[in-house]
Amino acid sequence: MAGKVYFRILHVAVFILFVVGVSGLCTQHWFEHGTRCYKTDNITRTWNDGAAYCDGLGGELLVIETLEENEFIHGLLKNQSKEWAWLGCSDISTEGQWVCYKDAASGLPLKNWATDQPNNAHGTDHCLAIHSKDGKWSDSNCDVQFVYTVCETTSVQRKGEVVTASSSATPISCYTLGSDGRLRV
Ligand SMILES: *[C@@H]1O[C@H](CO)[C@@H](O)[C@H](O)[C@H]1NC(C)=O
Ligand SMILES: *[C@@H]1O[C@H](CO)[C@@H](O)[C@H](O)[C@H]1NC(C)=O
Ligand SMILES: [Ca+2]
Ligand SMILES: [Ca+2]
Repeated sequence: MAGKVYFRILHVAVFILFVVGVSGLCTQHWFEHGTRCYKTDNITRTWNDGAAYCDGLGGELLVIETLEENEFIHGLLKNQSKEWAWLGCSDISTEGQWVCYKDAASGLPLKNWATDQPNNAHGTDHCLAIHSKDGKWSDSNCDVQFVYTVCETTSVQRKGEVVTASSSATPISCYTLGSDGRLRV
């Protein structure tokens, strides 16, 4: 009896380790932050080429939705000595109406413009970019050649893959915690 309970508790411990381990999973060479995975490389691209590159990796060009995410990316760019990176938003269809991958209907999920931006310089600044000096954003010409790419994907899909591969842990779901905090078997 005691041995059986011990065995089950061990199972639960293994399950907890399993959940903790899996919840932090991004494919190798992707940076993890929150529930997302981020990928950079050392090649500068136009905005369209960057978008196609990320699409090919099963992700999207980075869209920053919170100041907290902005600070993470700001740090990432600084660490990698990258001056500019594209964000997956543009106003190329209608001047002044910004559209992002994840939130096409309602404009920018966050606004973090640098001073005097957006200025639609020369009438051709239609793609969004973040600068590593202060983490602020500018509209930029979509075809400039000095901007780096950051791709983003959720880690949820990747979690699912691993859960399927290790399904032997699933019987644990019938264990609950009692009101006294003890495991109820
Ligand atoms: C990019 O360049 C930096 C500095 O030269 C290097 O440390 C890093 O490994 C490179 N990253 C990739 C993905 O090639
Ligand atoms: C940047 O480098 C610092 C110092 O090594 C590190 O603490 C931080 O986690 C790094 N940030 C990112 C986003 O990689
Ligand atoms: Ca514009
Ligand atoms: Ca501009």
